[in-house]
Parts: sequence; C-alpha cells; structure tokens
Amino acid sequence: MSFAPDSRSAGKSHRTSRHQRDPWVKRMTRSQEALPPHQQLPMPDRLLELRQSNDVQDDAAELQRRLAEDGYLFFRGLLDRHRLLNLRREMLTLMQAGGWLVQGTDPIDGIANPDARSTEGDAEYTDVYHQVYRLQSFHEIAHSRELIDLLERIRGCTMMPQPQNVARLWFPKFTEHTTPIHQDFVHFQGTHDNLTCWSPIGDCPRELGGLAVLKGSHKVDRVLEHHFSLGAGSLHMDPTTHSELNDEWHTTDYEVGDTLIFPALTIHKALPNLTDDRLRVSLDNRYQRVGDPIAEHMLNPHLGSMSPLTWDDVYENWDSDEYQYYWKKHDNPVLPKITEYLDKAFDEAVELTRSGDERAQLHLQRIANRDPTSDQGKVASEVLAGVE
Ligand SMILES: O=C(O)CCC(=O)C(=O)O
Ligand SMILES: [Fe+2]
Repeated sequence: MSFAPDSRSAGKSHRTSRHQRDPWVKRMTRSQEALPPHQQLPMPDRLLELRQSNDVQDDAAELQRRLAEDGYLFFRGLLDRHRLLNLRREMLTLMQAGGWLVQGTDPIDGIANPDARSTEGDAEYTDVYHQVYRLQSFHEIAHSRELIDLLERIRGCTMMPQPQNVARLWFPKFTEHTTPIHQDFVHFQGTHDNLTCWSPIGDCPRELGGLAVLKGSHKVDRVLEHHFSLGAGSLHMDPTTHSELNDEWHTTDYEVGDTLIFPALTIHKALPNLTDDRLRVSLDNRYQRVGDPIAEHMLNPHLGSMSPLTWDDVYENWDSDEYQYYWKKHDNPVLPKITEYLDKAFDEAVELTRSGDERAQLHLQRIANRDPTSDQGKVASEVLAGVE
C-alpha cells in the first residue's frame, strides 16, 4: 500500500473496502489487548465518517449551527496542498538528518527508522522536534488566510493563532504512546471557546492514526476529570463514566489539505499508527478571539520546558519578520498556567508505579532521565529506586 502524499489516487485506493481493512482489524485487536478497557479504541466499524462542511463554508449561521450540534467542523482541501507538501518535505528532511528516517529513502515518504523511535517527553524527540520547530514555513501555515477567514466566519469576530504551534511526529507501531481520549482545555487552557485546527501534513489514512472526535461531546459544557496516561499529553478521560456521552466516534481517511476544527471541550483522541513503517506528521494549532485571555505557556514555543528554546532561537534563520512576535500587538490578558491537571496525573503515576504498573514506571523513568534535578525528577527517581 502506498502512502505517497502527492498521489490522490493512492490515498483513495485504500479507502475502506472491508476486505482491505481486515489485516488492520487483526493487528489493531492485538495491539489493543494490553490496554485497560477504557483506553481501548473502538473497532473500525464503530468509527463513523466525519460530516464534511465544505458545502456550507460561506454560511456563517449554518457553520455555527453545525459546530453547536456536532462539536466539530470538518473541511476537505481547505489548506493549500502544495504548500503543505513543501512543508512536509522540509520537515521530513530535517527528521532524516536527525536519524528518524531510513537513510537513502525519499524523505517525502516518511519511512521511519524503527531504532529511532521516541515520543514527546523523550529528550531524543525534543532534539529533532526543535529542529523542525525552527522552520519558518511551519509557523507561517498557522496564518493561512483561508483558515483564518473561515474561523472568523465561525466565531463572527477577529481571530488569531496562539503563538504555540504544535507538530506531531508519530512513529509507527508505538501505539502505547498514542494521544489518548481528552479535552484540549486541560492542555491549552485560556477559554473554552478556543478552536483547535488539526491538519495532516501529507495524506493520513486511518491506519496512520489520524484524529477521531466524539460527536456532540462539547455539550458536557465543563472540563471533565482526567487521569494519568502514558499516551501523548499524559492525560486521558473515560467517556464511558459519563452517561450523557454517546459512543459516536467520527474520523476519516484524511488527505493533505483537510482540516478538522473543534472547541476546547470536545472529546477527541488519535487513532494508533498501525502502519509498518510510516511516520505520521500533522499539525494542531489553536486559535482565539483577539482580546480573549491566553494561558501564559501558550506564549512559548512547544516543548520549551523539555529543552530550552526561545522565539529568538526559532527565528534565527527566518527571511521575514512578518510573523515574528505578531501577538505582541494584541493586548490579550495572560492567565497563569493551571498545573493541577498534570500534577494530579504525576501523583497517580507515582501511586501506580508503587503498585507495579509498568506504564507508569516508564513515565516516571522518562521524567527522571529528562530532568533529574527538578522536584518531579527527584520524586520519580526515589519512587523508581523503591520498586527496583
Ligand atoms: O495529533 C495527535 O495525536 C493529537 C492531536 C490533538 O489532540 C489535538 O489536535 O488537539
Ligand atoms: Fe487534543
């Protein structure tokens, strides 16, 4: 099966005959068996197709109605495909230089070197990620006019990207680190009205692990309780413990240019990357009303707390200053970061480690390796020493 991102027909060829998906079903079943029930992913036939809203793209009232009803909006081909494919090449070329791709392969194919597997929280991940993060074209995409115009129609006011753009670079068959079920507010904070825009950088069929949303879940209208997870972001919640939530997960075989938009309370997750050898590359950026408060950590480069990275570092090789420090002209109130979600997850990981949970142990090991002198690093080392 080809994932050549510049071939639409290749993207469509694996569009879902049951027969074609069977091997995936088997593999998925196997990789899910080790997970506790609330973290297991629905089988493919329980995943429904995202509702596409290209037909109402210019109709503000209908966009708002659909967002209020479904808790998401999905558009095919919204972003410029050639721009994204150029970005894909630039990003993957840096990843290849960092040893993440099989040497001698075309970077555009994203063929992963299994020996380089790492994820957010690992120092090796941050090293390469921060090279990618310096790309001007990566940050410029967040300002795409077609996207901002659409967001302004949806919200009926002036919108801006938050400075902290995010790329996800997910290795194949590393499924215990898949982004778990969560609401974005626990990570990005600010206001519940912020909109996340998730776009694959290259085609992203289901088996490569695109995003799935729980239809209508934003209607809970509050931040639900999250718990420790080994998956990206370290926080997951369990929709089955809330009787007002359904189990209507929606996803699609994404193509380059597609964009999924949802507010901060919509429950969502990534599907596992079950491919044999392909990296999943995507971006998820957040947008807010000009004038709304912003959480202070969203003013900093992503994963800057793992390894120091300033905006001056990011801008070092840019040839334009148009989008440098662009947010400073707006006077958005800055809110302190709410740390309680991650602090609680850390405490849970400590307890789980003490009771022999290997996932929690791996999580603490990561923290101890990454930052042995921080408070959490010291606690992690002590707890790990106690269970050895
Ligand atoms: O791409 C992923 O794995 C996670 C993305 C996500 O949770 C988001 O866009 O909010
Ligand atoms: Fe998210």
